[in-house]
Amino acid sequence: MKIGIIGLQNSGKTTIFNALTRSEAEVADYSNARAEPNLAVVNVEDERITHLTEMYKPRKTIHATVEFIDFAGVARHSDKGGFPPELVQAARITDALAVVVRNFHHDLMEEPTPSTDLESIEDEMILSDLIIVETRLERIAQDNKKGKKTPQTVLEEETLHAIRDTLNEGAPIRGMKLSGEAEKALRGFQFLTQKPLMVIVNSDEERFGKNAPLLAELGAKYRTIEFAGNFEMELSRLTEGEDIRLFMEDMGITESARSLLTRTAYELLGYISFFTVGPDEVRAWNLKRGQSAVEAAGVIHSDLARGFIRAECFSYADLLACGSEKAIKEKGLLRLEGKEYPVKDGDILCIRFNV
Ligand SMILES: Nc1nc2c(ncn2[C@@H]2O[C@H](COP(=O)(O)OP(=O)(O)OP(=O)(O)O)[C@@H](O)[C@H]2O)c(=O)[nH]1
Ligand SMILES: [Mg+2]
Repeated sequence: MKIGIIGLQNSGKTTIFNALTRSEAEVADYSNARAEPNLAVVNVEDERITHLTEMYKPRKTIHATVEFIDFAGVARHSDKGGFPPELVQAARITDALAVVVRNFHHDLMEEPTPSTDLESIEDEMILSDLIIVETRLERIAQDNKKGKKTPQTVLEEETLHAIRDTLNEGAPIRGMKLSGEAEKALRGFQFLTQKPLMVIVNSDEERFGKNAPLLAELGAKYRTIEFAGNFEMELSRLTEGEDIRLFMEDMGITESARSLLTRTAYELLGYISFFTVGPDEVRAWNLKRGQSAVEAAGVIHSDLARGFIRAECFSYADLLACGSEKAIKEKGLLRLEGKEYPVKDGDILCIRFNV
């Protein structure tokens, strides 16, 4: 899972990236227009995997991972007649976008205006998509004149017109109801306003925890979470220990930024986790909610999907309640599931296959 961190310049994206990934990327008062985004892959914290490791004592444990990509900031009113190319890249290479909005005091900046800032980002994304649509429509018009009309381009043109209308009304593509055919016609495009999006309100220590109206306002449109970015970054630099918990309690933080963000992203994208266990390896895997046992097998290895016979399956919750795999079997809680079985969050699977 790849999450792109985007937002206006100096909204604290890199600070949050550092907090999430325990990185030491440079945090600067003035935007340094660097071309390369910061990247880091981190393990998804999940107490289930910790507990399964204790139970099975495997030779290795492999967590699900999430990749964070910290993009350069977007200028407030980009008067350069275009949109930042980083934003377009963000759409192409990520599964979801996390927009950071500044809610902290900074001596070099005006007082924070988080909702207006979010609107600016939305406008930039809409503009970016509109340019892509217009460019493609011009191209199709030229081709039409040359007699290159096909049923596909007719459908594409219709769909792009509908999208253009929506964008011109200031709305994202995300909310549109598109037919399966129309979705297919759009597959080659990577529209920013089609990406799943969440919002991170980045508050200073004075403001943190006192933003219920703001969170409700933004939360009506997007999944919205609040971080004390700078505070979390400092916390992430401490060595593990009891002090961290005390500092968090003092600030009223109940869950680490990384855990809160990954959990929110899982919800946003409809991801679930399933597990494989054994003496060699305990491992967490991601799947989309509703995907089947044979699709889960394919996530592990294409051979397992190709030669799929059945899945032996029990739930983490049952294992926790019963205490051991042996007890699971005695209580008849080990199930045999076929290809079509929709895998559930917390399922522990063993795929039987034959190739
Ligand atoms: N008080 C406070 N200051 C912060 C917080 N987050 C960032 N800052 C300050 O804001 C400035 C910009 O922080 P960065 O994390 O570099 O912001 P950015 O969004 O990555 O900036 P660009 O990549 O240049 O767009 C720095 O001076 C940070 O110290 C925060 O949560 N609280
Ligand atoms: Mg930055």
